[in-house]
Amino acid sequence: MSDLIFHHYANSPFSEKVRTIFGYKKLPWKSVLIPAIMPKPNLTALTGGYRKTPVLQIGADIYCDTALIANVLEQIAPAPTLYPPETEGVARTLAQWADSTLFWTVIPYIFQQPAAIQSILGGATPEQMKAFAADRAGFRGNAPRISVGEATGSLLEYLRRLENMIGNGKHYLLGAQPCIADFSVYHCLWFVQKAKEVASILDRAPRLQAWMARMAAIGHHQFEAMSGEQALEAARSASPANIDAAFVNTFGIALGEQVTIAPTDYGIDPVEGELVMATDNELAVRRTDPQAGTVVVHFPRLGFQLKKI
Ligand SMILES: N[C@@H](CCC(=O)N[C@@H](CS)C(=O)NCC(=O)O)C(=O)O
Repeated sequence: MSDLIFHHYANSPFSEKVRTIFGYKKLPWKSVLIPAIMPKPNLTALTGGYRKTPVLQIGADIYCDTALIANVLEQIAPAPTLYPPETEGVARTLAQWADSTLFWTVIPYIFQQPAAIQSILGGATPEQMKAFAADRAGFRGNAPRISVGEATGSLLEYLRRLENMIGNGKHYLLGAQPCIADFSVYHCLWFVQKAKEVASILDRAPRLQAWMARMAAIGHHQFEAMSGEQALEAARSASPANIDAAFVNTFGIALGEQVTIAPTDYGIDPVEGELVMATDNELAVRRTDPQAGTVVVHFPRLGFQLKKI
C-alpha cells in the first residue's frame, strides 16, 4: 500500500480526530507538519488552494476534509469499523453535528477567554499572536459568531447531553465500541482539555471524562516524519488512482468540465480543475501543478459547493 501522508499540526483538533483514527485502525502513517496559518505553499501546491487542516495524501491523490478522510481510511482498513451498520446513519449525523456545531461552540468558548489562548498558543510572541488573529479573522467566513456567555451555556448543555449517552455499561457514545461520532466529539473536547485554564467545565461530566481517557488511550499508532518537499516528490512521482465510480450528476455539469469546488462554511478558498468524479458523497477534480505534478483532489459532497467555470 502507498504511504498515508498526513499534513497536519500538533494543536489542530480535526488532525487529532484523524490521528486517533490511525490509532484505532492501527494504520502507520507519515507525518508532514504544516504551518497553522497562511501561507502554506507546500500544502496548497498539492490541494490547489484548499488550506484547511488536515489533508491526507496517498501518492497523487489528495483528500480534503476529515469526513472524507475517515471514509478513505475505512476503505483501506475496514476493521475495526468506524461505521457499525446498526448505527451508521445516526453516527454520521452525530459526527456532522460535532464537526460543525460542537466545534464552533468550543472555538469561541476557548478563544474568547484570553487566559485559555495562552495555553493553546503557548510560547507565541505578541507578533505571532497578532498574525494568528489576523489569519483567523479572514478564515472564519460564515462560521457562527457567538459570545463567550452563549458558548459557555451551549457547551454546558451539550456536555449534559453527551454525558447522558455514556454509562450503564455503555462505554462509547453509540455502543460498546467507538464509531465515527466518538472521534468527532472527542477532538472538540480534546481541544477544551488542552485549554487548561478553562478545561474545568469538563468536570461537570465525569462519565464523559472517563470516555475521553478511553479515547486518548487509543493513541496515534506508528508514524514517521516526512518533509513537505518529500511529500511533493511523492505526488510528482505517482499517478492518481484510477476512478471507477458511478457518476451521480445532480448539478447538470458533465465529467471533464472545468469547475471550482469550495467549502461553504469557512476557509472557502476554491480549488479549480477538471471534474473527474461525483459520487453520492464525494467530488474530485484533476489539476496539474508545477510542483506537485498531476493530482486528483477529492472532497466530500456535504459542505462543499461545485461551480462550473
Ligand atoms: N470540515 C473540516 C474542518 C477542518 C478545520 O476547521 N480545521 C482547522 C484546524 S483544526 C483549520 O483548518 N484551521 C485553519 C488552518 O489550519 O489553517 C474537516 O473536517 O477537515
